[in-house]
Amino acid sequence: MKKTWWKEAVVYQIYPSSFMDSNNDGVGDIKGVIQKLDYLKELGIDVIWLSPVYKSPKDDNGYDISDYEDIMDEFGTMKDFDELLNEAHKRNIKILMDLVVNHSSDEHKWFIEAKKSKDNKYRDYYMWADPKDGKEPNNWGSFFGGSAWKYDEKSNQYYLHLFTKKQPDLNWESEDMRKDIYSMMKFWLDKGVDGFRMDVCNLYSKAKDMLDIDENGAEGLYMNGPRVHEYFKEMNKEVFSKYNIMTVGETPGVSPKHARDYVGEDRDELNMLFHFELMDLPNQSDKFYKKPYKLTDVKNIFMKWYNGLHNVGWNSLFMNNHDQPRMVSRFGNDKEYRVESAKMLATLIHTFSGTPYIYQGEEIGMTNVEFDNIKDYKDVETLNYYNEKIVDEEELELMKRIKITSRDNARTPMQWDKSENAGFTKATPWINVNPNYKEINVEDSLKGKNSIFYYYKDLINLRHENDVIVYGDVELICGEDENVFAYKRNLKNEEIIVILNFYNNKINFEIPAYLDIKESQIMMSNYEDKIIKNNVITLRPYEAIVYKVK
Ligand code: ISL
Ligand code: CA
Repeated sequence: MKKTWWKEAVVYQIYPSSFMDSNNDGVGDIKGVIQKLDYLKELGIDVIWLSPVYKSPKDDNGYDISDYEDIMDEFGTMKDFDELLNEAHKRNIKILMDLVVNHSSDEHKWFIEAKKSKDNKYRDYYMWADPKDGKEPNNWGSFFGGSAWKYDEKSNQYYLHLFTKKQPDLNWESEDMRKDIYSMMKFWLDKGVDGFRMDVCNLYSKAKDMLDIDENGAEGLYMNGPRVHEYFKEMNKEVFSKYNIMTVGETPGVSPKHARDYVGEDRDELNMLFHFELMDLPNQSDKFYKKPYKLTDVKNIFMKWYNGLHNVGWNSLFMNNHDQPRMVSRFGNDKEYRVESAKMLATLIHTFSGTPYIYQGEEIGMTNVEFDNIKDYKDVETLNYYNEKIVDEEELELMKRIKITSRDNARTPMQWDKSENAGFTKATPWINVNPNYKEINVEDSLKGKNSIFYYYKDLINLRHENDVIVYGDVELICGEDENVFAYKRNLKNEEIIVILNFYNNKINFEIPAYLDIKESQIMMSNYEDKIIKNNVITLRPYEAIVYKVK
């Protein structure tokens, strides 16, 4: 594999509303991010992915943009942004912008114009369709519930919104629209930003005939639609190829086969993408039902994507983000083994093949929040779901699912210290702080040598210092084992072995005879000592070991 900086990098995602509030109005802001750059430098990350900071009425927390070339008042000014970029670069930290151009806000000037009349210059920037038998043009649903079409009385047409009705879908068929998007991208790149995380970018292209969705789903209709690769090739030629940047596509509903087309190194499209197979485990139509999964399912997903892109393109590695429950709550144990399991999961993400992404607070083991009252939730998806289901469901049962799955689990304020509101703000925060902030916070993490924070720091270091972790091959060890995830990484004459106990029981793991780890050096572990007899390691709850063999 060709060497590049973004393969060697560790990315840290910041959700600005919830990171740090510098002016005590209850909402995080850009100055708050600047205040914490030294903290991030200490952690050792290379790149910040900044969730949207553009002008937005915040119907979907900034993923509904009303001006792509300006900063949301709550977050600060363009001057603050320039300072952030400058201060980050001074510390050798790169900045990725979140590019949300499947849709804009309905308050964007393009949409305001487009709504004026059918022959307005901007009409064609959005997706309009005539009613069918007096109803919606087709059966497409919004990701956040209900129809994806909103009726516009003035023109007797509907417009498409795959997300909220305040997020009208842009029409990528329009060349003028695409040109405007590319020039906006250059606006940011010319400032010096280092790349883009591209929101739902496999939804840009919609099939012309807009047929109803049937049992085959949205594939080819709006997921991985007919012209999507043409758009990326054009974007690459017009924009990406002119800068030394990284691009990561957010792509729900892709297989490795699709991925090879999006990120194949000879394709000139994107550098890497996020798939959601792990997040959606075990695949189910209603995401709020989180059922148990098997460890072999997890391994299969990791290996399928490793094999699928091996020597073709590059993977990204993550177990949570701002749309997902907290990693330690979902895949680990957020009670008695919080620290052990958070470290174990981190070991997987940071020693596998691909670029690791850390979501803010993950590095101190922040957990799901479990608000009891629906009034404490702010996320539009959660609220829509509640309103839809409460009509004929028991509240207690419904709230159980929301507590496990709501996107707000990831959006409670960053827990900086033990002071009121976890040191995030001196005002009332826009969303409540997780009540466990007195036990889980950065201040304590920085004090304790054995903290999750320092474990992350060591993992990041390890990756920076060992090419085998970045570029090595992966080979599964005891692939069928339902308790232990173990694998070998190999590069020329370097070799490491990673052994992870995924559960909270003691397990005797027999090391296959062909592996000689007795003489090997332990590079990382979340337990101080080791219990090994002959060829058997006794793994304690969530024990993680990284051996250097050669
Ligand atoms: O969170 C989800 C719903 O369960 C995902 O399906 C999510 O909607 C999807 O991954 C797209 O997410 C991105 O685009 C959305 C925005 O709400 C998310 O925050 C963003 O990450 C619309 O812009
Ligand atoms: Ca603020």
